Amino acid sequence: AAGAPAAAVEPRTVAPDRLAEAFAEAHGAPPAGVWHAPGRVNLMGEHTDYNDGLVLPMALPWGVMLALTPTDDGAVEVRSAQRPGEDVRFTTADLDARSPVTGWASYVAGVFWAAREAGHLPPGAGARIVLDSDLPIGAALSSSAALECAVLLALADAHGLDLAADRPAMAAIARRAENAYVGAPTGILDQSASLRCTEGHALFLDCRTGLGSNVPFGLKESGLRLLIMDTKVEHQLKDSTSGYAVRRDECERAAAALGVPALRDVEDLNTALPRLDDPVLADRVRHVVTEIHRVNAAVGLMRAGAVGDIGALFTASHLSMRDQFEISTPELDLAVETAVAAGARGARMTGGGFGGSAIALVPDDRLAEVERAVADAFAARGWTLPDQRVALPSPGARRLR
Ligand code: GAF
Repeated sequence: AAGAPAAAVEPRTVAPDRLAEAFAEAHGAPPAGVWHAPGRVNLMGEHTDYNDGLVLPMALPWGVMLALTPTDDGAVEVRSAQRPGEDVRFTTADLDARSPVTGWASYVAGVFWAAREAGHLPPGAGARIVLDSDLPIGAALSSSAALECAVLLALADAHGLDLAADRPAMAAIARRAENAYVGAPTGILDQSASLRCTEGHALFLDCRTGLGSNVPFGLKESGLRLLIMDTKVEHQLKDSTSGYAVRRDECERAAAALGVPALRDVEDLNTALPRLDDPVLADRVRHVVTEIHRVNAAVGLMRAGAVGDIGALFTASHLSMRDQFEISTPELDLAVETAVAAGARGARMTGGGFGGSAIALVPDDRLAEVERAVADAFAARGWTLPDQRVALPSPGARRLR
């Protein structure tokens, strides 16, 4: 397999004007506007959000783009470039938590439902929507949250809802759509990242208080690149028996056994761990508590301009997810190990785990070598080559036209 081509992929970018044209072709008039909500990678703080902990995501340049025109007849029509011939229609009055809207469109219907439940959607508020995405699905890059957040922001803007000025409140509604409507028991990380990140920064978010601050992530100035390696092993969070849901349950049981409201509140591992009879729960606690410390450490280094030094934290985090939290896969481990061996300052899986993507912090002059080494390592095992992309910290959800 030596000499297998580096798999760097130029992602297809969606042009706002082209999407507006597609809308006009479908509906006979241009849309009221075009909006974009990005996917994310989390730099540190995995499975800490639902433990009331800290996270550190950045927005990706890729996401969901959406053209929308508001209507007042309560009807919603959705067309997706990814689902040709699968247009979906529903009426907001018919939505309840067991609505017949399923599959990809349930993320859209869930947002209408959650916005209405929260008292923000006036009766009759509907929409015509045409959307497109350049985010891979199932790559742990938050394609679901990007869809939810694009729909909610466009809806709030186009209908002039007060909500449009309150990003944390929007994140909560988008999360509720995913938890209560779609049925995926996720935390607040992904929706916050899509709605609250800013260009050139990571979002340092306290998931207990909802307070966030934007931390400069000066990759270019530091001569570094962030490489995203999508292993193409699809992860999914959806059902209540998924590994993700099992981890949530383990964390809740550990917090209960330790008598704390959430694992965020464990202050001293040396006294806490011996109080747990179950060694598996002890491992889970060790990951969550040390991971929260790694978020603080990464933020300190980024604020001090020592961006390259977060690489060591990346790798420590990956080992914790592999060995203590047990959410990695052989493909993620191979991507991480190979990237580090080929010169990355550090690497880790990102997102929920059980598949999806890993990230590596790579000096400019090692990028080609790291990409090639990763492609070669996968080729040598006969595994599907990862999709490798480089990304800068990008703007959060916004109106484009
Ligand atoms: C997924 C979930 F959606 C997030 O809430 C978070 O728990 C993450 O996995 C792990 O950090 O993306």
